[in-house]
Amino acid sequence: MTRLINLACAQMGPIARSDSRPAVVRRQIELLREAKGRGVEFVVFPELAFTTFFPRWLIDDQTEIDGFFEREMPGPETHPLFDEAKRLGIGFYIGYAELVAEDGRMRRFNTSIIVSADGELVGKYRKVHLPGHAEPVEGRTSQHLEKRYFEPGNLGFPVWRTLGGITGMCICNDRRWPETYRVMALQGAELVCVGYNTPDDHTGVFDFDQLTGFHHQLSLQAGAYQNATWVAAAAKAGCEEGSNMIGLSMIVAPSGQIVAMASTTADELITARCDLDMGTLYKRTIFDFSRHREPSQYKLIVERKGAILPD
Ligand code: CDV
Repeated sequence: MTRLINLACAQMGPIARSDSRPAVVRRQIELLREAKGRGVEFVVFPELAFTTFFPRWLIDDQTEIDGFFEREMPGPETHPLFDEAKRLGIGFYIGYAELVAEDGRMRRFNTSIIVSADGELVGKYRKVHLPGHAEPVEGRTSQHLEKRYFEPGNLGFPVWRTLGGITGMCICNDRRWPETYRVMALQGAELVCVGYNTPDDHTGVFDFDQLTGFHHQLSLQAGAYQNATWVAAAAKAGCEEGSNMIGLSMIVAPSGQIVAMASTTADELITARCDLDMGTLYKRTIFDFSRHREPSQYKLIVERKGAILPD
C-alpha cells in the first residue's frame, strides 16, 4: 500500500527589514505557482516567513516590535497567499509572529499553521523551545532575542489527520530536541513540518559554528529515523541584514535518508514524492514503540528540566 504525497519545501532567501509584506507574499506566491507546475500538493514555508528575522536586534519601541507581528492570519496583507494557495489547490505550512489577546493580556508567540488545499485552517502550533536570550549579549553584532520577544508555546505538540496521513509541526530550534519528534511520534506522526532561521554564528565559537549545517542535518535525520516519520524543513536563508543564515532545506525520509535538499541560499523550491506509508516498516520493527519502549525508565525526561549531577 502506498499513500503518496507530492511535497515541497519553499526555501526563502533573505527578507530585508524594509521589505513590505506584499512584496514578500509575492515571492511566496511565485514559489506556490512553481510548486503547482511541479505537481506539488503541500508546501512548507519557513519560520517567521513574512518579515526579516527581527529577534537579531534589540528593539525597545513596542510599536516597532509589534510591526513584525500579525494580529490576524490571514490579514489584509497576507490574504493573497491564502487566496492563491486555495485557487491552486495547494495546502501549506507557514510560520509567523503571532500577537493575540489571550487570558486577559496581549501575548506574543512564534507560531506556525497548516492550511488545507481548500483554504481551511487545519492546525496551529506555537514554538516551544525558544533559543537565545532575553537580554542582549555584549559584543555580538547579531543578537538572538527570541526569549525577549516571545513566550514559550502553550499548545504542546499536537498532530492532525490531514494530507491523507498524520501531520505535526515544530519550529526551528525545536528540531534539535528529541522530545519534539517523540511527542508527535507517540501520536502516530507520519510527517513533521519545520520552518527555520538558522544563523551560522550562533555560539560565536568557530569550532561549533562551522558545524551549523551538519548539526541541522543530524537533527533532522535523527528525528526522522528514530521516529519513523517524514520531516520537511524549509529555511529562510542567505545573508539577511548582515546575518548569514544556512539554507540546506531538506526533505528527509523515515529511513533517515535525505531525499531532497536545497543547493542555494535563495528562494528555491525542493520537492519529493513521499510515501506516507514508508514509516510503517520502521514502526512495526525497530521502532515499534508499544513493544520496545520502556516509559517507566524515562521518568526523568518529564520530571527534570536541567541536569543534576551525581554526588
Ligand atoms: N530561529 C531559531 O530557533 N534559530 C536557532 C539558532 C539560533 C540556534 C536554531 O536552532 O536554528
